[in-house]
Amino acid sequence: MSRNIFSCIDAHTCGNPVRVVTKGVPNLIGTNMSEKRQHFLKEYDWIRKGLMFEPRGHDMMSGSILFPSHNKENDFAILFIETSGCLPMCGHGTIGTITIAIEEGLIIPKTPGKVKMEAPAGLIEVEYQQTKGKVDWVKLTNVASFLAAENLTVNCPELGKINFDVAYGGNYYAIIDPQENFSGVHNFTASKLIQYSQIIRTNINKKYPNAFIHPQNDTIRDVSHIMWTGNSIDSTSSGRNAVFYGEKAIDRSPCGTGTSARMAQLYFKGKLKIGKEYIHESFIGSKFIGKIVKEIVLNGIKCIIPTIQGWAKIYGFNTIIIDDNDDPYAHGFQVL
Ligand code: PYC
Repeated sequence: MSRNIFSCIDAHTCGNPVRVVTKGVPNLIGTNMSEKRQHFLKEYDWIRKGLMFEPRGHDMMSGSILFPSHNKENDFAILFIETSGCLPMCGHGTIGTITIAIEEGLIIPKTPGKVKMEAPAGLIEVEYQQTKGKVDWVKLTNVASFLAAENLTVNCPELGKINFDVAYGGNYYAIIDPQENFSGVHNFTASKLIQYSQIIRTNINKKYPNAFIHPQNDTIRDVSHIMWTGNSIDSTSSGRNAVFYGEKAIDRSPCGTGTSARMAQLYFKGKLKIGKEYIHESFIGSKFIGKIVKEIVLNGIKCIIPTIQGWAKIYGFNTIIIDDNDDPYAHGFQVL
């Protein structure tokens, strides 16, 4: 390897970054995006690290690479790249990628206003509205989401014993609702939540080994994200959350896979009904509109099919160099 040049388009979805790589991407081996994700992680992870970590990215950086679809009925396939790895599915990443891809003509959907996207976690059907070239909103129908476990416990330094549920919405989430030792996300700073999350994610996966493995894809496993919930800023919202991911990130968007997991948790606890809007606020107050479309059964597990709607804005066109011969930080770094 030596001097590698990548063209990227940078955007944010409700505040959280999305960097779509449009040139410089490798050919991947595999018959679907889950297999290609494994190939990328084995051979090309330096691209993710170089483009996501400092000094070219930052703790929250997240992005995607587009590939031709494997099934000719679909419009394209996607690989998500992030500081935490290559997520099986990313909601804010989908909303940002579709906005970039439509506005910049990277994909021409077979049916205008609708996109069929192959993600590592499964097929995602997307709708969008475009006015005078700009995408106003994107709505994705996410993968089947379910409540995986209820009323588990973990010890958290400073806070003490914490109760949580685990739900899947494209990634596995430990969801921590307000309780005796946690008064709600509205009473905590992002840096405190990061500090707690780093420890409790490790403790959860140690205490519950092999407990969370996707029934159809065993490469999707373990609690990767922690969702803290609490009072919303806007009283018309349904709820607010702070999602921790990677090593030091709190999602600036309301988190698409997190909102799907949250709706699955609420639905199976009898607190949310099919068809009712769930307006989810991020830590910074930006909003996604979630909805449960229907209940289905997948491998004997009761699931919901959720939709997530949000918006994204392009803010830059970026040519990024990763030069192994010249730059000691070519492959990026993270300050923990
Ligand atoms: O929107 O699904 C999401 C997501 C995952 C991690 C950060 N955002």
